[in-house]
Amino acid sequence: MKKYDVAKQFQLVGEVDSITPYGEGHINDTFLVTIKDSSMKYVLQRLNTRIFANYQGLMDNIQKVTAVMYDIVKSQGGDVERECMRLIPTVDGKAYYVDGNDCWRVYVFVKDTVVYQVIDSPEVFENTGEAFGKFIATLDGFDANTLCEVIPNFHNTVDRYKKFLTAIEQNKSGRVDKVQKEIDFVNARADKLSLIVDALESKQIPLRVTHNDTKINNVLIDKATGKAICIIDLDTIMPGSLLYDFGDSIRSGCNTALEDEKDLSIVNFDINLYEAYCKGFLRGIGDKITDKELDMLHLGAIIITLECGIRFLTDYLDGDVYFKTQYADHNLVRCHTQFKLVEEMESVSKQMLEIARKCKNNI
Ligand code: ADP
Ligand code: GN1
Ligand code: MG
Repeated sequence: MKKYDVAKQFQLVGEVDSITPYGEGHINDTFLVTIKDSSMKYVLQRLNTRIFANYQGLMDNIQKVTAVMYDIVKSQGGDVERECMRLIPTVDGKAYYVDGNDCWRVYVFVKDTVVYQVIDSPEVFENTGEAFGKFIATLDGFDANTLCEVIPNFHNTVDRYKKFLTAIEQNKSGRVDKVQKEIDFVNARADKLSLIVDALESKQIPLRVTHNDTKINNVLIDKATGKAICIIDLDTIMPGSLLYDFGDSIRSGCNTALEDEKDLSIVNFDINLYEAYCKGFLRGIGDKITDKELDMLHLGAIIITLECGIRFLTDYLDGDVYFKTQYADHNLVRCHTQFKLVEEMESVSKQMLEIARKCKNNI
């Protein structure tokens, strides 16, 4: 079905003027919908149903979480038009529209915001940290059992490592010989990959409802104030660890270059931005963080960056079947930036721990 016909299946106010590709996500197809003679805009998304096979469970999670967030923002006197994601129902009153293998949904487009692919301001990043910290604190009372596990083992780094070893064995793309150095890099760090999984299993840290995809382009920043006003990309909200949520913002936001920068000499880990995020995050989450989690924050950053690099490398070995790619070695280029960041974070990991403790004490 054509996109314009799909748009007609939703309760949009006004007549559609244009539907154009939008954003830089790696998974779904996102379109900006404009309306004739109106400033109203919408975001139309075709979910990647190969990745999100259980799109019914996913949309169910999103409905539950957005309803809770709406009530909270409203009760705190916030602007519900801009600070929460709002689904537009279909003409039949459903949350999404299925056309063959495609699943479509529509959100209200939040205006006058910007998303960053690279962070250039500590203030903006501190605000981002505060928003994600508050997000986790807000979901603290949410019963994890009411949400489905959208992608099983999504941040199970032990399982990610197993899948990586299988990809090497199967060598579907015939690229294994090209990446022996990268494979060695991962194998040398295999021990690290179980640290968070073990801590969760032994209940040293709690299982929470978390976002699981907190990269910096998944938060909308108000153009006028620089405040992080709305957290988006809610597809992977499910039970998890806050260490991954903290870590993925650090992975993406403390990188001085793009995730797919080819010139590794400009890919660096910015520890000042790390401190800015810590300040905001710890202020936002308040007393909901445990001492053990606090002392593992730096590991969250290192492990998720390693995980992300492994995922790009695995996809490279599998023949680029998961992440959207624009050229043949795109996943390998992404893997290199992640491994460079891992090395740099490892070299300052003690400092990262001290910064987190200092920021907590200074709240
Ligand atoms: P993906 O899962 O592919 O990453 P996202 O849900 O993150 O898809 O959307 C892709 C991009 O579209 C975002 O990075 C953001 O720029 C933009 N976007 C998504 N939803 C909204 C919204 N409600 N208002 C404004 N921009 C949005
Ligand atoms: C994907 O959807 P997007 O582009 O925000 C991926 C994340 C990765 C990220 C790497 C569902 O995020 O897990 O960390 O790419 N999302 C999914 O850029 O796999
Ligand atoms: Mg996204």
